[in-house]
Amino acid sequence: KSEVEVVDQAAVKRALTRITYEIIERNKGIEDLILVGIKTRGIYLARRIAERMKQLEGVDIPVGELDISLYRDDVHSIDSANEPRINGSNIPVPIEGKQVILIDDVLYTGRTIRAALDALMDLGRPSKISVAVLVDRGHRELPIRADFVGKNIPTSLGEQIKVGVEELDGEDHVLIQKL
Ligand code: 3GP
Ligand code: 5GP
Ligand code: MG
Repeated sequence: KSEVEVVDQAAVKRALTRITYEIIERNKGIEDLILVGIKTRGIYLARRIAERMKQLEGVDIPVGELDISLYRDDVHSIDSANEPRINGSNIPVPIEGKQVILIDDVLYTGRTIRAALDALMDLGRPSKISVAVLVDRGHRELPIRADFVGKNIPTSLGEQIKVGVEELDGEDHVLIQKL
């Protein structure tokens, strides 16, 4: 089983900074933004982007959390019996009329983002929902795309992307693992 680092710590930080600038540029006014991180690593990425916003614009952007997990504990066969489900959410402010940015570490089939959209719609009517991911590995199964992408990494189905974040893994990095 081989592992190759494709994005190092400095490059992860640069990508997050670039995404932050792109979000500021593309959203008219950042005052009505809410960042929503998806389960584990997406939440840390959302917090990082909020920190950068604070440094760059001096604005405190609320950060919410969605917990979406596969129904069965089998990450490799996503099928109809194995759809991502909402396990919980913690969104600190009303999303009504707000611009929501969903943030995740890896975009793959798109089913997690679809479930996240469902969960958000249940909470209110945002004026706009966008998606930001650190890695887009391809293989979409739904008409879902990311608005902000750290790095496009075309993968084969036999490969897996491993994302590390400093807070949990001691270091920021993206590895490709051949199974
Ligand atoms: P995350 O919670 O930080 O995103 O799903 C649990 C963990 O397993 C995830 O961490 C994710 O990084 C990792 N993972 C690796 N491959 C897959 C996959 O194909 N599907 C899912 N759902 N998670 C995967
Ligand atoms: P999707 O629902 O788009 O298939 O997958 C997105 C979710 O599954 C993300 O939250 C991501 O963490 C996880 N995921 C899917 N494929 C991978 C992968 O190759 N590597 C990692 N780290 N996570 C993945
Ligand atoms: Mg994830």
